[in-house]
Amino acid sequence: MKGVPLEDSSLTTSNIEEMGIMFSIRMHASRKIKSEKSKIKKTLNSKLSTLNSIHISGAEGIYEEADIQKVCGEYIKRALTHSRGMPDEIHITIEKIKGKPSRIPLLAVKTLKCSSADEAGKIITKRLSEMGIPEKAINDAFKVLKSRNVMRGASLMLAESGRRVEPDKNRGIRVSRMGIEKTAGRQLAQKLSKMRINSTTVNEALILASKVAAHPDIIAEVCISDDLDYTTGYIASNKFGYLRIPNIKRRGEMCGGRVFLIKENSDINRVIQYLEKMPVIIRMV
Ligand code: WAQ
Ligand code: MG
Repeated sequence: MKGVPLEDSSLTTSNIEEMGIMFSIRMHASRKIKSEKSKIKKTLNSKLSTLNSIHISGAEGIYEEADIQKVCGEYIKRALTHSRGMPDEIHITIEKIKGKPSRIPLLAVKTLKCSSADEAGKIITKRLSEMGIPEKAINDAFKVLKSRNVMRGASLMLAESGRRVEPDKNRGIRVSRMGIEKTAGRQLAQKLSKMRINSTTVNEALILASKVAAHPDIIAEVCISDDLDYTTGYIASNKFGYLRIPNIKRRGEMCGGRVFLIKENSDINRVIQYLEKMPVIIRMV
């Protein structure tokens, strides 16, 4: 990979054996809110200052050195053109990955038929109980997903007791350091185009869900978007793949979230370390 001119970077990427040093690139754009309340909070405790800014846009992936400039350009454009408005801070982190990222498969994608939030609830309940998750834990998962207090990350929930074990219940667990190999990315875009669902939302959700499902302690994930108008969610697991559920929420409903149901006896810290810190890249099938 080293010494290949930038314009020729694509030539080296189809052969995975030549995958050299990789970089995790992450973007986060936010805007400060100027309410009196937030000013007071800020003077009280500067650590709270993150609570005073609103999230505009975020994105991340794992890339080769030759693509860093291009990817950063795309991320900056995304941050500056988001429908949530103009950010006043854009953070880009470029971090060299030590060693080789783990290569994992992509989950198979399927869109289920579902015409209402009630029906979605039944579909999810059925799938989860078939996997041995008791009713109480399922209800606890729905409580998180339907709450108006939207978390930045996901809830980590023990699948038998329904106990929430994420250390910070407001923030949740943030899945990070995942990406897709270039060739696999192109294949995926083609596949999703044929299904008429080739959007960044679907691409990114599928990559995140594939990382989550690849951990042996994670039984299933349920996701509802926090966007008011994005009404398709999903349930995912290594067992049945990524099942898209239309009308999982009503248009305009103020909720959203992710719940990862994990084995009761999981090594919680290791699961968190994997989800937040371990570099994982989706490989070609
Ligand atoms: N790690 C963990 N949880 C996250 C992350 C992350 N990196 N990003 C978001 N969340 C949580 C957080 O609680 C959000 O409120 C919630 O997930 C939803 O996030 O096939 O758009 O970015 O059509 O709104 C899924 C369906 C779309 C895609 C998911 O999620 C499809 C979506 P959003
Ligand atoms: Mg959202």
